[in-house]
Amino acid sequence: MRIDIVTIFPEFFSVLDVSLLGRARQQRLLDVEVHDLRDFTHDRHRTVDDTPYGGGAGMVMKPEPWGEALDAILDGTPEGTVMVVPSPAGRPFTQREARDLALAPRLVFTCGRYEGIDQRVIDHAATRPGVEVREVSLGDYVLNGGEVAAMAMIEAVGRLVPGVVGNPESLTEESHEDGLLEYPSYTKPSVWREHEVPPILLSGNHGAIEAWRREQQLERTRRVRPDLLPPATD
Ligand code: 6GU
Repeated sequence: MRIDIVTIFPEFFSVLDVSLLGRARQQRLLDVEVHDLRDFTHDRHRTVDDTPYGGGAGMVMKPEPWGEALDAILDGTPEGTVMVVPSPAGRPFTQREARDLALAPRLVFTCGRYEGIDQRVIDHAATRPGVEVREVSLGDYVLNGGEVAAMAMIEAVGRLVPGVVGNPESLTEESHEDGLLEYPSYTKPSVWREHEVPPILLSGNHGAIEAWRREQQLERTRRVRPDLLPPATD
């Protein structure tokens, strides 16, 4: 999979060199390119923002540098390219969205700062052949810019690309993959600081262990995320 990132803070993305995704990049499973938006400005101060039409607080990212950057990145892009616009005003990012994005041949993340990007940049990108635009939010809170959000989405999507995670079974036995939270996990020693591992896990009874884990998933989900469960039909 090819991933392009446009940002005024390319150095944020140096963490993509480490851990699982770093190895995936070395193996060419993920081809990640980070672009500095200021490289597409032409004035001495490399200006990327201006005051909002209609007034109001903060600054808006100017359309011209974005237009030039996206021309360079998106001209001739493969059909099925998704431009992901991280924004607190977007649709919620979920595991379902991550699974769907993992099927795209190419993702382009546009990281806005300040009060966001001139909306015409997003509207124009949606008219480009082969490109689908999705404005996506990590959750109901505000970050200073799209960079950290893009990073979270790239990690969630990247690990679903075949070969990135060594054991594919570890992808399915996780929170959210079956709509429930994950069951609790334990390893040796069986007693630690007077806390015992639940005895059923030492029983060797695989059917009973599976049933216990399912019950733990349901109990945890009811307790901390009842919104994930279907409405009770009594
Ligand atoms: Cl995707 N971007 C920004 N700037 N803030 C956010 C967010 C995204 N998701 C939650 N807060």
